[in-house]
Parts: sequence; C-alpha cells; structure tokens
Amino acid sequence: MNQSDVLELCGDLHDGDAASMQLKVIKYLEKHTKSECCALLVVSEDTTELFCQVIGNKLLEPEVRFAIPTCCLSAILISKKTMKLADIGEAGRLELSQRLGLEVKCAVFVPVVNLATGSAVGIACAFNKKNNQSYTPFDEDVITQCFRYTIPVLTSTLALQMERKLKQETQSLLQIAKNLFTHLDDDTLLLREIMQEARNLTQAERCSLFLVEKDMLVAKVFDGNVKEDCAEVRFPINQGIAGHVATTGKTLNIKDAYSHPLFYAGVDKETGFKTKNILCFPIMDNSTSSSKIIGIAELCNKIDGLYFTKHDEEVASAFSVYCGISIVQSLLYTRMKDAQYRSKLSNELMMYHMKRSEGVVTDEDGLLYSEEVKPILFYDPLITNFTYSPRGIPDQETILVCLSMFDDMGLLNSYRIDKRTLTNFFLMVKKGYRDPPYHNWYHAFTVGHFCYLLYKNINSLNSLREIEILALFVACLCHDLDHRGTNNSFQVHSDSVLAALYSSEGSVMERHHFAQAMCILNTEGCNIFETLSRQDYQEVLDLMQDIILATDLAHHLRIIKDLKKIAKEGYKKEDARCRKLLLCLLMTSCDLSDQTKGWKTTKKIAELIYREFFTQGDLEKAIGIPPLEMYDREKAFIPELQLNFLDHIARPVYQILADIFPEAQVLLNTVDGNRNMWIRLRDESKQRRLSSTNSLDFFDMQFHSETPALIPEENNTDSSIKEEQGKSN
Ligand code: 9GA
Ligand code: ZN
Repeated sequence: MNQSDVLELCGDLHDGDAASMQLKVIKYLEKHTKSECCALLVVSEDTTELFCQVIGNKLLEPEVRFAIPTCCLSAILISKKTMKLADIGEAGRLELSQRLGLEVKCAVFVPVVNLATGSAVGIACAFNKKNNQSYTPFDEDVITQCFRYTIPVLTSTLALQMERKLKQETQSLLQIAKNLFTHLDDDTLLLREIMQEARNLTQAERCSLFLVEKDMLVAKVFDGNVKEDCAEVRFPINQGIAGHVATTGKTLNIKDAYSHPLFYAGVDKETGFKTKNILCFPIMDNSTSSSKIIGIAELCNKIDGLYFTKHDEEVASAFSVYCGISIVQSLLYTRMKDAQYRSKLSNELMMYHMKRSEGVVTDEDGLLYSEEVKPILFYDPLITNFTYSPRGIPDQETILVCLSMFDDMGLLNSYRIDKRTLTNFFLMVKKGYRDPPYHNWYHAFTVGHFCYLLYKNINSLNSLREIEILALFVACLCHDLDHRGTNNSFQVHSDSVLAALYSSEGSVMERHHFAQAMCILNTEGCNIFETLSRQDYQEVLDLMQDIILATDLAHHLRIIKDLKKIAKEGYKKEDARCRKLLLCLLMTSCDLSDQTKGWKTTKKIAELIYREFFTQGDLEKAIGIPPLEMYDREKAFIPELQLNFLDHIARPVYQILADIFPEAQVLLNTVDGNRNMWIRLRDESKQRRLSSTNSLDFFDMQFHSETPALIPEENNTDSSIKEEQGKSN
C-alpha cells in the first residue's frame, strides 16, 4: 500500500460536503481494493441506525437506512472485527443486495473506529472483488489505513451537515408556525395545514388528527387523499393507539404496527391502506399553567425509510407546540366570533321588537309622520319658561314635543334631517328606556326639554356651534338609555354583563347608554345624522360620547375645579377645551334640572329617586353587600340626604351656571327655595321622630317598599304633578 496515495486523498477532501467527500473515499477504496463497488455505512447520531449516502459512484437520495438491532452487520459494531460475506449468511446477503441495489457475490466489512473514543462509527464495505478473487488481509489493511486518516474529517463534516439540517428544520418549523398562525380564522383549513406540515416534516405517507372532545377523540378533517368527503369519525378516548397517547400524553413510535398490541387492523381492511409504522404524538394546550391534551396526531408510514426515527419524534414534539398554540387560538377565535354574532343577533332582535311592538308605530301614530311639525307653543304657552315642568305633558305627546323643540332650535332645517327618520329615532329612543321609578323616558324627556329651555333662555348660548347644540340635545334624550335603576357600583359588585363589558374603562352605565344610542343610530331608518358630512358625522358622535360620559358624577367631580375656574375667569368661546367643559356643565344642569322646578316637582322626584335607590339597596342586601345609607330604606334620612346632595352636587352646578350666564340666576334661586323646604322638613321630622312617628310621614316609604306615599299633597296648581302621580299609583 502506498502511503502517499492516502495522503493525496486526504488533501483532496476539502469539499465541505459529506456526500462528495464520501464519493472520493469510496472511489479510492474501489481502486485500491479492486472492487466492483464500495460503500460506507455510518452510525446515526442516536446510534439506532446505519445509513448509507453513497454506494459506488451513486449518491443515494434519500439515504438507505438500516435499523441496527435487526441489521445483519450489527455484530461488527459490537465486536469491532472485520467480517466476510459468509459471516452474515444468505439472509444477510439478500438483505444487502436488495437494499443497496446490487448483486453481492463477495464482500468484506471493516469496522470504522473513532480512534479518539474507541467506538465504532461506521462500517466500510467492499463488494465483488474483480476477477472473481477473494478479499485478502491486504485489502482489509488498505481500508483500515484509509479511514485512519480520513475519518476525522469525514465525521466532522457529517456532524456539520447534521447541524445544518437541524438549522434548516428549525427555520422551516418557524415558517410552519407562521403558516399555522395565518389560518387561525378557519379551523378546518388550520387542521388541514397542520396535517400536511406534519407529513412533510417527518416524511409520512398519511396523517390523521383527532381533537379531544369530552371523553371522545374526534376527527373532522381528513388527510388529502384518504376518506375525501367523510363525516366525522369519533371513538372513545381510551381506544387504540391514539387513545393510548391521549390518556398517557406520551409519544408512541411504533416500528411495526401489526405486531403492536394496541393496533387495530380493521381500518386498513376497510380502506385498503397498509399501515406499517406509526408515530403518534399528543398536542397540548399549554396556555394555562396546567397543560392539557387537546388533540392527537397520528403519522403513518415513513416514506422511503424504515420507520420514524428518534429525530422525527423530536421534530414532532417541537411541531406539536405550535399546533397546540394555534389550535387553542383558533378555538378561542371561533368562540369569540360566535359570541360576537350572538350579541349582534340579540341587538338586532331587540331593535326589531322595539320597532314592531304595539303602540309604537301603529296606525294611530300615522299622524306622527303625516302632520307638519307644530309650533312648540301649541302644546303649552308656558313651555319655554324655566319654571315649566314638562312632566305634565301626556306620554303620547312627548314625541311631537321633541319634534317641535328640535325644529324650534333650527336643527331640522340646518341639517336637512328627514322628518320621518327623526320621528323614528325619537320613537326608538323612547322605547329604549325601561320603566324604573326615576330613570325612565320621562326623565330623558325632561332633560331634553331643559336643554331646549337653556337654548331659549340663555342668549349667549348662540356662541355654541350648531353641531354642539345638536349633539347636546340628542345626548340629553339618549343619556340614560336602557337604565336598569341601579348605579355603576352595583353593576360592578353584582358582576353584571355591563360591568364585564365596561368596568375596566369606568363609567359603566354611561358607556352603555352611549352604546345604546349608537345602536339606535345604526338601525335602518333611524340614523338622523346620515345627511351630515363625514366630518360632521364623526364630530357629532364624539361630542355625544363626551357629553353622555359627563353625566357620571365621578366625571363631574373630576372637572369641577376647571368649571369653577371658567366661572371665575369667564368663558372663552374660542377655546375648544373651554367649550367642551361648558357642554359638560350644560349636560349636568339638564340632568339635575328637576331640582330647579317647584317644590312639588322636587319632592315628587325625591320619592321616585329613593324608590329606585331603595330597590337597589334591597338587591344589594340580597347578594350580601351592605348598601350605602342613601340606598338603605332602613337607614336613610331623606331630608338630610337631599340637603347633602343639594349642597355638594346640585347647587354648585347651578351656581357655576349662574356665574357664567346671568340668566341662570333664577334657577339657582329656585334650588335655594327648595333647599329651605328640605331644611324645614328635616327639622320637623326630627321633632316628629322624637315624639314617635305618624304613619303618614315620608319615612313610611322607607319601611314599605310598595307604598309610594310620601308627603301629604298640597293643593296642586302645577298640572305636571298630576301625570306623575297617575304613574306612580
Ligand atoms: N349621591 C347623591 C342623589 C338626584 N336627588 C341624592 C339625582 C342623579 C345624578 C348626575 C350618587 C348620588 N345622590 N346621588 N342624587 C339625587 C336627585 N338626589 C338625591 C342623594 O338626580 N341624582 C345625576 C349626577 O352627576 C352630575 F354630574 F350631574 F352632578 C349626579 C347625580 C343620580 C340619580 C344619577 O344620582
Ligand atoms: Zn340622567
């Protein structure tokens, strides 16, 4: 043997590519052992297989692989001794001939040992020595010597190649993750994608995917070529190979399906598919701290190979993480969409019934649409006075009065709003109120009317832009839509749906009132703003939102300092922020305007308010929350509470209003008049309370929720009160 030949070979191994290096080594061996062909079988990284990438001058793609435990050559790896063809027997000869694609007539197998570790890293094979000669110890020596010098560079190149392959796989996994995450909106497509990617990754012929549903495994989507349009398949979670994986959570890599006790051959018989080996792995939901099995993937028949490798198991386990995430997300997405549709549907249904239900848009109401809008004074010559309480206007007339007020403010004309649409809108808003004692349509109507009073009685309000007037008036009518007679704190503490929707932003009810207003505007035939330009449309909605949110006392308390500053320094109509604050103040003065009417109205309103408050208090007691004093019919002392409310909330509002607009001074005077009445009542009640109570005093209602009697009625000249009494009795 020529040492310089080996050296020359070594010098030539600079390719950096394992296959072409092997080609050179094998060519060298063939030449120096005078063989028809040579091959190198390399032990896989996990030491379970021998693989062959090159045979003779042929590159094998894919590589040919032998399972070490069953391979006829495995004895060589253990003994590290050379063997001849005779040593592996006829069966071995046939196996090699078949798998390597040549007729083996004579052979020598030499172990390739890593001298550093002493372990066998491969087997060099020389086949069919030319001229029908046999292999000699000299040939064996040629082979051993050759590898002695080439094996370091060969193994490191193979390792490098492995590394590169891993890197590529990681990258393709990431690409797959990206693909999976783009199908989160369609679970059928997602499952198909998962199955296809799983097959590609592991080189499997077939993939089945089962989702865990209660105690069943369910397959709804099937692999491309099998069972095209089949209904779903389901079986108990403890059945078969998939069932085993679903219950243990451990991957099963089955090399020979038919010899596995859990394998059920029935499906093969039915489909004509021949299952050889199976890689079955769980798909977990790791979204919560306790991970849960949500699905099973079953891969069948490794293509062009023996069975699934340890490496395939690893790839599958990485892949299954992405599957888990995407399936969980997709299911969440579907559920979310579902909830969205449900809520949309219930809104539509609600709107439908609001429009259709009797008494709203009936024939008698035809006049609502046909007649001209009447001048506002037609309804009452005093209707434009601050002292007028609109609570006396009959229920059926309120819509017509709204139309007249709207028209009288010039809004119908300015915005070319369709009268029919406006009527629909008002009707819908009216219908949008429930019937608690206080927060009903009459409250909204009086608040809207007070807005109209401000417009009529305060000259300098024409410094507001018309769109601001429009937004304020519409917001007044909408500002308590769908009120349930309970406050924000109650929503939160009773875990209401509204709290779930809005509690993170605060102003729970107010956000709901605005959302309801939007809902009405989005109902066909009710969008009074449809004729507005895009810009005006956006602005009027923004204004409405700000104004409605300003009816939350918490908001008012946040801005009261700024309002007081405006009162002191004067209102600058050019300043946008100043105008916004003013709109908030105007809204709150509308909301509390019952306090600016005569004593009878004020008193009546107190009764309605406390009936509503005490009902909430009863509900709070029922769910184990101690109510605040003013909600507790057993603790509240009404005159004292009213004085507190007037002194700290209502009076300052009208004080600021009067500071800015002198015309509003009369309002403050009335509030003060009512305040004096509450002082009298407080002092009288205190005396009466000491001298044991009379059944007709207003504490009655605190103890008997169903008896609304409050204070003995005075002789009534204000027509407005009669209506309200009719309602409450
Ligand atoms: N604390 C005291 C009282 C009202 N009398 C009391 C009234 C509304 C309101 C906007 C929470 C609380 N309250 N309410 N409220 C009233 C009449 N009365 C007596 C003891 O109309 N209250 C509406 C509001 O904020 C703002 F910014 F306008 F001032 C504050 C209160 C109601 C019913 C929503 O509280
Ligand atoms: Zn209100």
